[in-house]
Amino acid sequence: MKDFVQTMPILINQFDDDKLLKSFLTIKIPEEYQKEIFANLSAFGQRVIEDISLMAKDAEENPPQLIQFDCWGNRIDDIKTSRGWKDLHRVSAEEEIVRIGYDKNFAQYSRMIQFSKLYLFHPSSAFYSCPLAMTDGAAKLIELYGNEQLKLKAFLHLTSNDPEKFWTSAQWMTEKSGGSDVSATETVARKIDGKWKLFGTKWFCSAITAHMALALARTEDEAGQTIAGSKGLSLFYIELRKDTGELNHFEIIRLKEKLGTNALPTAEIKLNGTDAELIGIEGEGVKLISSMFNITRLYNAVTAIGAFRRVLTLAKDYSGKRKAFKKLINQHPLNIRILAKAQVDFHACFHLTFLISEIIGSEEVFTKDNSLNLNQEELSKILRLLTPIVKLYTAKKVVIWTSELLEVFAGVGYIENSGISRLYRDNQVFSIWEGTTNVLSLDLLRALRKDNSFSIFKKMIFQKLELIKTSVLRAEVKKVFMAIEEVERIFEQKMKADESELEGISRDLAFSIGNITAATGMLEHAAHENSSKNAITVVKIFSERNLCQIETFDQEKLESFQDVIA
Ligand code: UCC
Repeated sequence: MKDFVQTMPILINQFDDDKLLKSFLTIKIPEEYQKEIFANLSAFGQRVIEDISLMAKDAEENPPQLIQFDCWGNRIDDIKTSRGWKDLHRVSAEEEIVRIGYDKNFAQYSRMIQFSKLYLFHPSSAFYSCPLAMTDGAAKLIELYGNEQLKLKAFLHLTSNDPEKFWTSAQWMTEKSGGSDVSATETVARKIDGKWKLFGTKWFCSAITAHMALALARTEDEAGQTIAGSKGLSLFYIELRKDTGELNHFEIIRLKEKLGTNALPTAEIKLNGTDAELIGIEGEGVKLISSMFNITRLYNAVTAIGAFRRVLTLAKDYSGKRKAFKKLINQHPLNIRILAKAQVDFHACFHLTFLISEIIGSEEVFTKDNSLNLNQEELSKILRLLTPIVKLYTAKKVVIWTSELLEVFAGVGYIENSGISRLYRDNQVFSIWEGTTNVLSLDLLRALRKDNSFSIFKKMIFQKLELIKTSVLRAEVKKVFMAIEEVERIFEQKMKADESELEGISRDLAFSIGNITAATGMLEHAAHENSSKNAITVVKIFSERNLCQIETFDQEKLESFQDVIA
């Protein structure tokens, strides 16, 4: 008797197979660009399941190694990376994944096209998307605040499509002392012979093979005094190697042994007088570097939805092949229910993320007749408001759904070489990398307080909803209108309450604004004649839940919670 063998899930062209992305782009992108963009994405959608996924496989199977000494005993701190990892660098340049966001060949749609490409690339990239995130963030920062020299050198390298010239950037921010609390940074910048040199330890340095880094350090005055807190922090540009090829006065202490993302070299480093160049004004480091991590947070969202789609695609494909209890598992009501709920949440995450691609694109290439009908200041404020939300929302959903969808594969999903367990370990990083869910919830409060951006957000949502005339969606549109009013009412009430009450609801507030934004994007899409076939059903199912999900939280609740964990 022939042994039973399970049929494994397979992937086909990742763009051609993506009905949602295709219909979204057909609706949003002007016809004049469509032919070129669709051809490019279709070819790329094939590459990510062919040569690019082989590069990733090689990178995963041959993780980076730190070689600290040569055979003569010299300290060299070399990082040995695989052929696949190096090829992923080359492909990233050639495919212009960072460059598309800057050459603006597709005007205000450039970010949307870039995000589409990144979304296709990420799940086949062994997390090369992480160095690219920081590269894009550094390019943005230098574009905004760099001097002419940096613009003529680093910026051109970061946005190059020539693999020999393409640079990646690292972000040296996190330290042992503070973690998320960057204000506790201990690294100091000392002026020696008129030049800045950095001394200290950086605790999480991903992309340690990058060409450059942007780092925070506390500047010392001539008397060796520093200013405490984030007001004492400044931003520095660093090239990792000297012209001789040696490291720029720093040591690699060790590579981190992480839960996942193991093809990506993440290091702890010790700065021993690293040559650095000040960017901007002393004391404005946190403010400046936020323009970098606001981009990396968007990359986090785009790569999270790319990963979400990969897990879902595999689970759906497998469900159509695997039989149990005499029928395919995609015919079992419970499994249908799980897959459909995952699909609906995926659509929500997709629309939330791609709406922000429209906002950032319109803000960066501003025209008065932009599709959002907002002025540039309004666009900036909404971008600031939605960035932490889109990051935390998509991250949490992909973490939860990866765990749930692993069950579709049952025991095989728990086996290392199924590839599913790797996705499980890797995807957990999304809610940690570039700020945890709590840190981002507090960042939302920072944005809401500073910019009074809720009213502008409300204006954007109302403008969009008022254009939806499809009668079959009337009830869902009304539900979004009501949810936004409810969120506003609770937010205003908590603004007057004790700070701890506002902090306590900030996560719920973020998810509620995320739900409202996602529902609006889904409704806008479903109402369009070119929408994907099931878009109306999807948004109807999504709207069955409470869009405003703010639980009651006050002093009494806080005390009872404290009691519970005591
Ligand atoms: O460490 C990392 C790796 C984790 C492990 C990953 C595994 C391996 C990698 C795998 C990769 C795939 S990633 C980095 C994680 N860390 C962060 O993301 C930082 C988290 N912390 C924060 O976001 C904080 O909230 C801070 C640093 C922004 C807050 O610092 P402060 O000192 O409290 O900041 P302030 O005083 O509130 O803000 C200082 C200024 C203000 O401007 P002014 O002075 O004009 O009022 C703020 O408005 O900065 C401004 N600001 C911002 N502006 C602060 N945040 C922002 C923002 N997001 N956008 C614009």
